[in-house]
Amino acid sequence: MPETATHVGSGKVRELYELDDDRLLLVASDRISTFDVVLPTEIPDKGRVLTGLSAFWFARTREIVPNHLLALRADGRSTECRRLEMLPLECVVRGYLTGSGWKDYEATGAVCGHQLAEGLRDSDKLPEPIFTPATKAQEGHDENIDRARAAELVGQERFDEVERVSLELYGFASAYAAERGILLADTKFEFGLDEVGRLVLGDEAFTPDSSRFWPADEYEPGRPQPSFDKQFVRDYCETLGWDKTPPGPDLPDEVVAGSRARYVEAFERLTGLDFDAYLADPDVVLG
Ligand code: Q0N
Repeated sequence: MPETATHVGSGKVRELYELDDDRLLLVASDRISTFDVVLPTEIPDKGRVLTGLSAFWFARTREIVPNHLLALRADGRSTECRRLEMLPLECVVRGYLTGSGWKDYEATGAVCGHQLAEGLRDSDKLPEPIFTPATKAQEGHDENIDRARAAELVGQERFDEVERVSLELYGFASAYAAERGILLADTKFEFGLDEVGRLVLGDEAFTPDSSRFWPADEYEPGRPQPSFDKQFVRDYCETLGWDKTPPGPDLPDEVVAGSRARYVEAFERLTGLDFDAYLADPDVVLG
């Protein structure tokens, strides 16, 4: 961590520092959250897996939309980023009906103004991916909003642009992942504007923290799907009778090791690279 860097923000598991007027440093920790609670035990290299995956996707989607990535640092968990003016919108794309999308559908038959067919089940594949924006909640969960509300927040033209770009990004990555045995159920993007008002993809992209990864060979609609990365930890937590309020439980060594192995497996399957090669030289993910 640069001693001189000013801390400008933090998420549950990542920190953001100011490098200079134009650049930020985004640092992914090894912390893990489950049931919305950050656990006291870290998963070694989780931050490196997420940073490497995000950089891999940024490198492969720059023809669809430019992104904020400037450089990967040798530690594998820190990225230098262009400083943007962030849009006040969480740009979610869903290819499958689950999570808050499933909840909204169960209650109303629609998700963010997309009226869906009757009789859909939890985790069903949607006839086509849908753009389901949300607003960033300061605390608690993001709130799903309809397209009219989203267009009010960023303007109609910008709304049309983020919808089109988000669907294109999802289409590219979900096809790529499906070929490698991983279903990308849904994903969240955060966009910003550069100094001349061009749309730029920020934050992280197609990581297990910003997306739902499901193992394709276990996919069975009609029930919630096991998560590729977090199921290990969730299953353990469920054995404890923990009430899912802070503080979360410590994880035993075998759960930590199993969880780390799942993150590394996701990295290796999606990128086709050895994770050790990434640790030796993070730039390998840039292709
Ligand atoms: C920014 N957030 C929200 C990192 C992500 N490139 C950027 N320029 C200006 N601001 C931001 C970015 C980015 N990315 C994004 N906050 C500021 C999410 N954060 C939470 C903490 O970790």
